[in-house]
Amino acid sequence: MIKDALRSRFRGALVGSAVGDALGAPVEGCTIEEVGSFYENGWELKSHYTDDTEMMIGVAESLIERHGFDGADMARKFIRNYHAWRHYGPGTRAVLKWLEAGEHWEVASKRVFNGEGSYGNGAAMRIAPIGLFYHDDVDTLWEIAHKASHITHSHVLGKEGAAIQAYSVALALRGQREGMLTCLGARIKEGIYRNKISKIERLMDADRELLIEELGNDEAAFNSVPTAIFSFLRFHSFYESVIYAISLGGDTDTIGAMTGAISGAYYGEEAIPQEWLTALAKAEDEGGKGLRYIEWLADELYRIKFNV
Ligand code: F2R
Ligand code: MG
Ligand code: MG
Repeated sequence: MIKDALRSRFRGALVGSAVGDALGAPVEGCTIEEVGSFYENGWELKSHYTDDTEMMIGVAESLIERHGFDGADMARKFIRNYHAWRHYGPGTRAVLKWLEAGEHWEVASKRVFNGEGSYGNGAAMRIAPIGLFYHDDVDTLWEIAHKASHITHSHVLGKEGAAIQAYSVALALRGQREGMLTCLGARIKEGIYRNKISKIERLMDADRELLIEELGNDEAAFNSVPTAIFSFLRFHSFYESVIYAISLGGDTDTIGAMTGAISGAYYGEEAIPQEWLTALAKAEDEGGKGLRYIEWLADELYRIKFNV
């Protein structure tokens, strides 16, 4: 693949994730009908990004600074970047507090949910930079995605969901749309994911209600990662995939972010509607790390990865 196209796909994954997050944010927790009426006059991006993007930025910043995975450093980036108004999940909020108080990054996440650890989608929603950075080495990608998830999500289903999302981003970046489900199927160990990924092809003509019943649309990683993969595969443009993902209701910012990351990695930044990019930049003018910063992170990951 021409290097310029690959650079655009790096940007597409990170910017696409932020766009999906910001578009889904105002309707998080809504029904299909409520999403429809919120966007009845068109899919205008009106919101800031949320925790999904703030944590994705932390993952990218740490990979760039450390030239690879460093758990303690990534945990510090999450703490430094934290803003409560971006709406973090309760488990992640608690873990970040313990990390800030000095607990080791390999220990803190094991305390939530009665010691079970979280299977929320908070690790999967932020994982795109790992999919990019390790896209050419699936064994390392899988291992690092599990480790990076463990900082906040120690439940095996939280970690596996993040690894599946990271691998989907990597496959999209490599242009492997057709073989995506087969490649995923060959890697996935956990039954609930194997079952849902194996259903995706059969659900291509399903209506929204059936799709939600079969794959889910909530905050559990196993009820949202397969839905994002489906949303990417069901359509042939960034725009259609992302608005479909959000139109399902439920955890709209997160399913939007994960669909945006996979779609952006496949189509490149040019495929993201210009008005969404402009609106994202404007929404972050008041001090957030906005569009230009996210593009810079993607460029740095690319530069370090290819030593250019
Ligand atoms: N926090 C939110 N949304 C809150 C509402 C915001 C809305 N816009 C409003 O203002 O009204 N969204 C963000 O949180 C999700 C990611 O969550 P994360 O980081 O995974 O958090 P947590 O708490 O670890 O897990 C999420 C929920 O999953 C259930 N759960 C997880 N593990 C469990 C276990 N072992 N046992 C039982 N339940 C478990 C819990 O309900 C957790 O709270 C994203 O949507 C992001 O956008
Ligand atoms: Mg969010
Ligand atoms: Mg969400």
